[in-house]
Amino acid sequence: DSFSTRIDWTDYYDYDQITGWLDSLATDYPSVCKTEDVGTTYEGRTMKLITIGTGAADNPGIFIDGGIHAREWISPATVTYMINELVTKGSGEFSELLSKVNFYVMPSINPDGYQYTWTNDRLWRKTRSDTDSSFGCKGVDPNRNWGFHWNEVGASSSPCSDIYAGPEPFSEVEMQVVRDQVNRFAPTLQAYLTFHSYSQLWMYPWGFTSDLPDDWQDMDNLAQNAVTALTSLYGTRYEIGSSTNTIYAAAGGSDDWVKGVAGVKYAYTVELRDTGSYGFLLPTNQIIPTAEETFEGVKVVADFIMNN
Ligand code: ING
Ligand code: ZN
Repeated sequence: DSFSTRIDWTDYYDYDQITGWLDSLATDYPSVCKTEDVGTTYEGRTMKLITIGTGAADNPGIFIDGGIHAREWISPATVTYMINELVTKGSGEFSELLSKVNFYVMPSINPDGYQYTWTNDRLWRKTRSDTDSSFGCKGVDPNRNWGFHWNEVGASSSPCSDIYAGPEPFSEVEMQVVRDQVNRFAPTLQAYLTFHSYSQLWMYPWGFTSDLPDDWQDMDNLAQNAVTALTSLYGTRYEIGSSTNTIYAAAGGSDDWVKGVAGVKYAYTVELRDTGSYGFLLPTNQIIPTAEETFEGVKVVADFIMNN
């Protein structure tokens, strides 16, 4: 491997380092995974998906994304850690899992925004599209841009707002790309996990209403088991519930669309460490423990899907 493609989770890595590493992983482990270029961002960056699995294409699937919000750096770091665990142990510890479950993973779904946090503004949240000719404010909140009860609550129609829903549902090309990949695998998808920070919450829909989905008890039970495993590693405490009832009401989130439109039963938004001491600026010495404990929770979801 060249220097640029080696990552070890003792630090954060920029977009090119993440995608370079992803491609080199696929080159090194062709029997358990493959990467695909699935789209191009507003500023022209290539978006990548890694498929991890050794069984049939119609095996049950789990879709995972990270980095929807640019400043939440622990999210792509955690998702890449989990990719690395699954792939490098794919012929050992996880051989049965990968023969029965397919993982579709996009570790950094807002690349323009993410790169902007490296070069210009560490606390940028949105995409970098130019939708506003009058004020010159850039970017749409990609987690207010999904087309289910779009812009009904907890979102803004002002282009200068950090929670700007966009001029229309799926105005952002990056969210069109993720939507299309979810649709591509939707017939097999049993679970969807999208990673944010911070607050230590394991949430399920709905974000657009305080009403709960009919099957909320199923989502809650699995979340309880996942969080029990997560907490058992280092004692990190998580709250569980619908997003409206745990954090705030917000429409246009990816998990609401994935459950409400794509029909994926177990749709979760996970807010990683911490609870505010460092917030978005989580120190690098917490990357590995955060990723490890989160993977404990994700394995519970994966084992449930495998045995279901
Ligand atoms: N939090 C999420 C946000 O997009 C959320 C919380 C997710 C609310 C899904 C509603 C639905 O605001 C962060 N940290 O971005
Ligand atoms: Zn977020």
